[in-house]
Amino acid sequence: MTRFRYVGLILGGLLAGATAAILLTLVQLGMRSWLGISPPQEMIPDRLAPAIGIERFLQSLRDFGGYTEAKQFGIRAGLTGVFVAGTLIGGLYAWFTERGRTTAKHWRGPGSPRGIAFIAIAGMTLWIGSMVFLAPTLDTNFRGLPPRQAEVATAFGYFVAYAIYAAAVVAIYDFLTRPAVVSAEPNVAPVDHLIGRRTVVAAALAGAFVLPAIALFQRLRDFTTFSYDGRINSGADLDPITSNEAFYTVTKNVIDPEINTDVWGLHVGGLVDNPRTYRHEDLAAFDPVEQETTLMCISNRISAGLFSNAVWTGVPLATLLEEAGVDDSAVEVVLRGADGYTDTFSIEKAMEPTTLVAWQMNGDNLPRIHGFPVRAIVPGMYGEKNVKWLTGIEVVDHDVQGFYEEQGWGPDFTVPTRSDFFAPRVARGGGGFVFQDEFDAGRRVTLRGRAFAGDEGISKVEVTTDDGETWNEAEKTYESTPRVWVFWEYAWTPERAGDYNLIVRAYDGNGELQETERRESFPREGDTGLHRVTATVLA
Ligand SMILES: Nc1nc2c(c(=O)[nH]1)N[C@H]1C(S)=C(S)[C@@H](COP(=O)(O)O)O[C@H]1N2
Ligand SMILES: [Mo]
Repeated sequence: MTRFRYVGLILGGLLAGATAAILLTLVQLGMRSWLGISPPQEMIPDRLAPAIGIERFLQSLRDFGGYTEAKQFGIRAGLTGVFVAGTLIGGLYAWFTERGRTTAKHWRGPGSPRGIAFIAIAGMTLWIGSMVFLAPTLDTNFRGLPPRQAEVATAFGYFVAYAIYAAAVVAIYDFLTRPAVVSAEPNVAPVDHLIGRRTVVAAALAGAFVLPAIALFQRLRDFTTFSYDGRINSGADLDPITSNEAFYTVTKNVIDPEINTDVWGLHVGGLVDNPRTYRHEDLAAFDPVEQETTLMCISNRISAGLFSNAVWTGVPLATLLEEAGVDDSAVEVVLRGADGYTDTFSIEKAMEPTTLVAWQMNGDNLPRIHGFPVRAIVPGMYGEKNVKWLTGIEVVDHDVQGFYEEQGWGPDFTVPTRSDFFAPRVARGGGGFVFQDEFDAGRRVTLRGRAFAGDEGISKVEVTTDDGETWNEAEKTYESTPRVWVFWEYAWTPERAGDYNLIVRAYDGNGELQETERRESFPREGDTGLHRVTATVLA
């Protein structure tokens, strides 16, 4: 075989690989759209995010310019990676199948031993590699299959996708290189048609796969989280109960789950006597409880808006665990979301009657982005623990780390006591905080703000207008249960023009003063410290 022909054959293999890679992407996007099976391009970042450690995770967010940008980069890299790898594997196949080829008799098509061997070896290598590397996240299913079924669906979906890819490499390569005329004489070389009509047909085929892939990709793009991930609830006119539309939002996902309640199930298992999977209709059998609870993200900075309050309807997690019969060796519960997210807390916390499995938010079904159909509500702990799109509750006898804890957050996820001003409007400025508008000397203003102590309640809020020399008790204007933030106000009439340092501090339900030392949430256990705001008073 001439060198020129050999190069032509390898190019044919690369073209077959590229076309098959596009087909693979199309199959993956289709499975993601309709079956909720997450492709490796999406799962790999989830697999790596907890493992890379908090410092590198935060550094990469800075490098990319935000969580959204990092996610977008991940998706681009994943799509490119599949295309490049898929193309190279096609070239590899051409090399593998052409070694030693001389005559038409040796021509090898899809039914040939080498074609079959390639489909088996390449398909199985990709499949087993994915199963091993993605093992911890294989129970992801964006339609809401319970964990064990999700694993089976993912494994099966990957198997089909890789088999289609490998078979397509062989079939397209065969099509490109099959001799048009096979000589009857055994030792005459076949006439190959590497360049020309067949290449055009293969390229057209690639085009035929690209177009629906792009259409699917664009359809998926309408569902991305980029427009709402990190949505904050802030401003001078906060409501004590946050509307579902205004509620802050945090998600690790590029596209959040869209649960199909026909296939969704909540599996309660692990160290229990009677493991059980609850279907959606089973929830109606419970006597629901309503519970107002405030949620705050661990990365919420002082006075920031990853912080909201709602009335949740659901059932105590303890009810489900009692039905299941928890083993004496239980130490923790591991909660799983349909998106592969996990978080954990102690069995004691799980058994508290206020730890809920909730399906309503302010009287409506949970909105999709807040965890439809069911999420956890864990008073007193950071938002992280409030797993959305719940599909699994597993009782275990040892310490397990959740998604963010594995990354290095925590280990204590208890919400510390915090307080802030939100009205009149507060802005960042002068290296700290300022009231956006100036005040007038001799004119009374009403300062307003929040205080929150997880599930401990707030006993007292104090404000100083003279940089801490005297503290004055503020009046609570909204106080619900210990699990809910308190709104307060304090009327202040500045006497003279000048700059004033205003500070607020809160005492929890046990009368304990909040941590006044500044502690940054980055890293680990969330911000603490006092909210100091400079007020400029005009004459
Ligand atoms: N399944 C799942 N649950 C999750 C998350 C997630 O990415 N996936 N994010 C957590 C984080 S970091 C926070 S702060 C809260 C936010 O809940 P919200 O978006 O309803 O306000 O959800 C938590 N539950
Ligand atoms: Mo969070």
